Amino acid sequence: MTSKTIIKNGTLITASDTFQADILIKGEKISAIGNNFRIGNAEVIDATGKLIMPGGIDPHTHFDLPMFGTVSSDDHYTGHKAAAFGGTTTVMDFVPLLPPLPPLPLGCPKGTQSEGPGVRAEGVRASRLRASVETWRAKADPKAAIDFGFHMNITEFTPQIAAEIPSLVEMGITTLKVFTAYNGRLRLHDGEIFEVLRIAKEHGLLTMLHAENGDVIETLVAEALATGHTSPEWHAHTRPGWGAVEAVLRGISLAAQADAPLYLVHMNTAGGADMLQYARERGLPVMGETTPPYLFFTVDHLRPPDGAKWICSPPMRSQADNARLWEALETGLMQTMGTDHCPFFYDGTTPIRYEGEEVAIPGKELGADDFTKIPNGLPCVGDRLPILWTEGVGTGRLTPNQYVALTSTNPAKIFGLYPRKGTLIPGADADILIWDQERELTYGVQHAHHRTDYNLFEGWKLKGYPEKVFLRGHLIIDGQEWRGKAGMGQFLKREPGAEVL
Ligand code: DUC
Ligand code: ZN
Ligand code: ZN
Repeated sequence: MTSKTIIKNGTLITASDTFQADILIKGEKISAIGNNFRIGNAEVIDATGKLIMPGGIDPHTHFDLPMFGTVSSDDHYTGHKAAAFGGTTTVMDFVPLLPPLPPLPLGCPKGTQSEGPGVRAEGVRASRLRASVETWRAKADPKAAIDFGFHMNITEFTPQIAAEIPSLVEMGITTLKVFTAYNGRLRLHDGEIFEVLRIAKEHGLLTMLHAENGDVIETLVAEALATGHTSPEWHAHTRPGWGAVEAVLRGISLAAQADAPLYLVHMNTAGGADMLQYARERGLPVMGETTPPYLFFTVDHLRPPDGAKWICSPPMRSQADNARLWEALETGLMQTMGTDHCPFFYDGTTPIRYEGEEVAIPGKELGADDFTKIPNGLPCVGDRLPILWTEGVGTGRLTPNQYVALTSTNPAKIFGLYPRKGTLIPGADADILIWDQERELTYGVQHAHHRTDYNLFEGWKLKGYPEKVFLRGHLIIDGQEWRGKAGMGQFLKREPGAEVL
């Protein structure tokens, strides 16, 4: 029998409205929104004094990502669970492009090379994109505890890859990420990015850009190491903000010339926001995302002995950058708030307890003597909603409706999940937060459920926190209790041609 739940007396917040109503959930969907439902056998939850919001959608995570000889410490289970505790019910993860298979050794008979997903016995990947997606699905599907989608990293551009890009649509993937940095590893050259943008446009896909200047970084890193500058702050000094500003404008101009939409990930500079404004004032279909750390932290956080905790790429900038990014959120210049969640242990030699087990995963200590060996990335997926509520809504910088737009509705629209996700309307998935706006706590690693040994917001005073979280009608967070499980998250196949906001 279909389960029925009524959430009564709450105040519903959507991207456009705030109103008092009850929600009827039938099975996995919102069935009706109204008042005084008389339904037999329904469980009734009284949400008097509470806010009801759509589940958060984090458009930018990296679970189980191999890097620098280790791996990001949250996988597709632990990261999903941490996201859920923070009120997020959908995440979008990036699929790394698998390398080509090595050529068969001479005399090696066909069919003897080890086979994996999407691999033909001849020793050639039938499709590198398909093999990459299938590999990532094989990791994620059994562990997923909330719903999830994928973006595809296009980190090499060959005729074969170009020809394969349209096949991503059959796999439910409609977004591609390209990089202007990480020379020799992930970077594409401008002409290649231009071609990706054109293919994406032709097939209704959206291109996402990591904007930094790979050439300048390469030169500055070599100089820093040669002169003995190996401490964490040099990670920031060798990745200057001007390179990000320039690469944002370069990406915008390539997109304009390709007549294609563009989504700028993890925006981190005032100048980048200025370039976004320049583009949007000219009517270009360019959108921007930032993440909480870029709103609060600066290069100064990289200077103390534990500065490695703040190392990610692009790096932390200045207070002027923080302020301009806030302004971009407040004015609606920027469309989404993601996290770029990619955690590593600060001290991966000392275990933490996770679900009753001792866990230690090599982390930031790998670069104790050399900032270039510190795994890049931060924990944040569970912090995003509580931090932005207190610091954005609690301070009056954002209205509750803007908050829902940035953290749920806009990502749903831009990434082709709307109206299944990202709003509270009949027919939508019942991904629902009951938010206790009066709950006060001192936040930190004890509250965040990330599988790592530190939290960037340690000791911050928060007011407003998720009390209950529903994923497709299933109560997965009940106060401090985790009721979700591995495998209950669904892969979200998306259609091309999503909205440009
Ligand atoms: N930046 C990081 O810091 N980590 C993962 C990927 C990225 O772009
Ligand atoms: Zn990036
Ligand atoms: Zn990222």
